[in-house]
Amino acid sequence: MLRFLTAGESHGPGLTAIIEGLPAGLPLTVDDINPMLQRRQRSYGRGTRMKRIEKDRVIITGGIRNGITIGSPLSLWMENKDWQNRKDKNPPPKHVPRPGHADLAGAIKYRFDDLQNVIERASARETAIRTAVGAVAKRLLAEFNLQIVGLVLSIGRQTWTDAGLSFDEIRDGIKASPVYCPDPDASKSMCKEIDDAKEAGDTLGGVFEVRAANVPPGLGSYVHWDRKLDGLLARAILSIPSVKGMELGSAIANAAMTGSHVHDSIMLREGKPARSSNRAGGLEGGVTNGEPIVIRGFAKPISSLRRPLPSVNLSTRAATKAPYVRSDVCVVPAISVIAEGMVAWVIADCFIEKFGGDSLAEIKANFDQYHRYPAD
Ligand code: EPS
Repeated sequence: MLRFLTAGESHGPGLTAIIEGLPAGLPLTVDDINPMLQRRQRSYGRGTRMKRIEKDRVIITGGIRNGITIGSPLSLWMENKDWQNRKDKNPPPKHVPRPGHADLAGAIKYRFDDLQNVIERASARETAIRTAVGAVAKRLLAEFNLQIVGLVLSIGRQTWTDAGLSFDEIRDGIKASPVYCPDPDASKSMCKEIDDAKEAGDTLGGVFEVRAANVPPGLGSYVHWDRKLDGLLARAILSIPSVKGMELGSAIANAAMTGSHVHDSIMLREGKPARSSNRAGGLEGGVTNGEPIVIRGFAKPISSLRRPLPSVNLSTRAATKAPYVRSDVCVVPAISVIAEGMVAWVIADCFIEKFGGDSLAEIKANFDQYHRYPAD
């Protein structure tokens, strides 16, 4: 079993993660992690903190010797550069909750007078260190040629529909796009949509996708509700701030079609069972079926608005407007990277459950042995 914890506040000194359950023998350096952190940061539509202040990099403070994991917990540390800029480390208390944020519900729950106590941990800054955890999971899965990529399908009203690009074409396409959409024309329209929303003092949501290729059949299980991989993926995706919906394969379109048009026929490909289509998104009964996993997620527009919505001062009880704090305009591209990491994490956890061993060599032996089974 793999598990991780994160700690740290958005405007504190930094963020920490501890990952437990990694096998010994996995080569791992910060270069396996930092490029993914930069992808999360540099997308079009982010605000001043991301553009000018933060330069996310991790250091590995435990769990490694000579660039190889040793089976002990892996600990990661990332500095918040913003902390150095803050002259006033104890700003005055905040009393006006922002609609769409955790501010009000969090203050009621934890009995806070100062909403900043909620803002600090509810902030999406926490996803920076989660992305680092996801990068470690990706590194483990890469040993088994399991590849995962996140991409953007829509921002606001600007939508791109895939006409059948390969996994590699998608990966190359997003590298050239400021919004991580593989199509250059659609990317331009999405950037313009972000510019227009920014100009209007507004924010945007959108749709992202995560694809996982070379996934072995048999991850997850149908035998008990809490082992179904589709449920585990849904929890991980919906745990990302701003993400309010998700679908597996073409679930939303499937709901309006007849069964004979939805289910993926079984045929033989190079002597092994395969599918002629993948509307199920790679999972049946909560178990991977050997087809790529395809997940879509739906993100709401950022809640911090330059033209704020009505709120109430919890101290004076007076009606007022929500405070505007510096904000991003659109984080859908960043979410596509975070989601890539979360999907990698969940798959890595199921992978370890299925093929687990204390060392990478032991896991590889289990994996190779499984593939000798004639049915797959
Ligand atoms: C965020 C608000 C902004 C974003 C932040 C998430 O931070 P601040 O209020 O400090 O300007 O920049 O995102 C990150 C710091 C990050 O690393 O993604 C929020 O309210 O959630």
